[in-house]
Amino acid sequence: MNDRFLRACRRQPVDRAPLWIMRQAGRYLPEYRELRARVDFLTLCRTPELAVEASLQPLQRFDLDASIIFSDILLPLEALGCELTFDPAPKIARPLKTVADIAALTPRPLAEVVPYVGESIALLRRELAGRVPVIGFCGAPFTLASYMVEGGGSKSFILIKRLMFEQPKLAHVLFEKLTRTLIPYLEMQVDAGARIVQIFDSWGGELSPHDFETFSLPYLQRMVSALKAKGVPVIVFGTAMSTHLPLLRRTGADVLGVDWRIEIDQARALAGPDVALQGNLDPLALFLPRAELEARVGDILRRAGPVGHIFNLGHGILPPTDPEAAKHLVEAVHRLGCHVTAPASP
Ligand code: 1CP
Repeated sequence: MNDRFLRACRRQPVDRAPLWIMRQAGRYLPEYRELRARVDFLTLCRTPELAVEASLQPLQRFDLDASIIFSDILLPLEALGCELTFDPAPKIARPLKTVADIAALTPRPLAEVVPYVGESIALLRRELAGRVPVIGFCGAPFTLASYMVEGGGSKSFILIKRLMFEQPKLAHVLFEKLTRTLIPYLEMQVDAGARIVQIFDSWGGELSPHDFETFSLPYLQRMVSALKAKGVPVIVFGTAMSTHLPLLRRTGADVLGVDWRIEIDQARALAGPDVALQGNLDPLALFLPRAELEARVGDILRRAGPVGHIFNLGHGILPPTDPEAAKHLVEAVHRLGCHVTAPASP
């Protein structure tokens, strides 16, 4: 088993920096687009054989150090009664508006609503046969609540912030319900064979430090501690969160995701020595000429140092990216991220 990733999560020595690519399965790959031409996104997520096929596509092309299960952060919301569509961006059929809407969210058993996530992970693990570990994941309560209240993606987060500021108790009821659904959802993924879990607080950087500390941090802390008790490393990821790093270290996560808006050595200074860091190449750097891409990869590896670093993009790879550029990235990390000194020639 390639355990480079798990070792880096725990800040143990590794032969080279482990690497995976956020959203590594998806629309930048022609084979994914072919698969999607045959089935819609939700069917793909809900059919274990197809979800596993999508998860494995990037690993058939690139020598990556982890596989992430093909799913979406929004799917467990169906366990709270939300109806979802994807076109390709997600839409929630009846966004939450009132006290009654939030009171009516009654968790249904995950085993009935999202059984396919555990089945997909178990099948993926069998198919990988120990090649690399499987990452399980979910969204953070704040990020998921923003979709539930806004009804889809948002730029300004007006509705969710108004809920938090005008009716904070009600917002906490919502975050509490989400936390109680998400902890067993991640535990189920670990029981099915996930060796690492990542919590995506993709939009946590929209919150001021005070609001992050009030509305996101307490729930992340509970999720991290429940999952660490299951014996798996936990990654907490967000974007535009560099200024929150001193708060993020209080989540207790083993690994913090860092985007490209800060140099990774400065992120290390803010996060402290006891946590591993994941990142932090700008996804648009994959459009640079090859030599410049390599220079940026080398710079990140130097700044991150040999211990407790997982190489990744600072956010998901973008659909127009050329898979050849992803291949160059992987080769560059393999070459430049090597921590084993070659024996001196005689
Ligand atoms: O048509 C299609 O093929 C749908 C495109 C797509 C894909 C490939 C969506 C819709 N989701 C996914 C898969 C997905 N989503 C994965 C597994 C693939 C992998 O990583 O290899 C993961 C981990 C996610 C997680 C996810 N979904 C996040 C967190 C990560 C991030 O990028 O910040 C978020 C915010 C979503 C919501 C979502 N789902 C899909 C889209 C287009 C979006 C973003 C919408 C928005 O901007 O608000």
